[in-house]
Amino acid sequence: MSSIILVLNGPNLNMLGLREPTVYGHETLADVEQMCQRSGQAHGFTVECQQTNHEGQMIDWIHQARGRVAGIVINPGAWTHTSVALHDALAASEVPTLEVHISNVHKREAFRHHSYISLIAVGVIAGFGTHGYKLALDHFAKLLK
Ligand code: CA2
Repeated sequence: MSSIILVLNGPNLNMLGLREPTVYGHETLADVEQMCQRSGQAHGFTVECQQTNHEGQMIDWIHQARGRVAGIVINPGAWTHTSVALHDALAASEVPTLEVHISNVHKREAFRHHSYISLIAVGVIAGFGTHGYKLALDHFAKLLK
């Protein structure tokens, strides 16, 4: 099996660190992606990072991951709560997927409590800030050994 882990970020996450620091912290998306690359190097696998504000683009990347990558770490942003299409793409990819949320979605508005992605995810990490991405990669490091 390949030793590539795909780290995917959905809509508005390109704004990380630039707005709403009380909810999402001060780190930028570039900081998060650099931290993920370093974590991959430490664990001996390749990390590929992508962010998009376009749902079709995200679905294309997920389709292309099938049979190519060993795992997906995804923060689907607001698509978490709305997108059956993203759920179906991840299910069809058959790639083990970890769902990450920077904030604790369960102590926020009710519309953030439901996730279409959790139905297919191996696990969910929420409320650990951007450290959640590292926790997800550490988990894949253990799974891939
Ligand atoms: O807590 C998370 O990581 C979320 O996935 C973030 C989404 C939100 O819709 C989910 O309910 C929970 C929002 C991402 C928007 O990120 C921003 C970051 C900085 C400034 C503005 C938006």
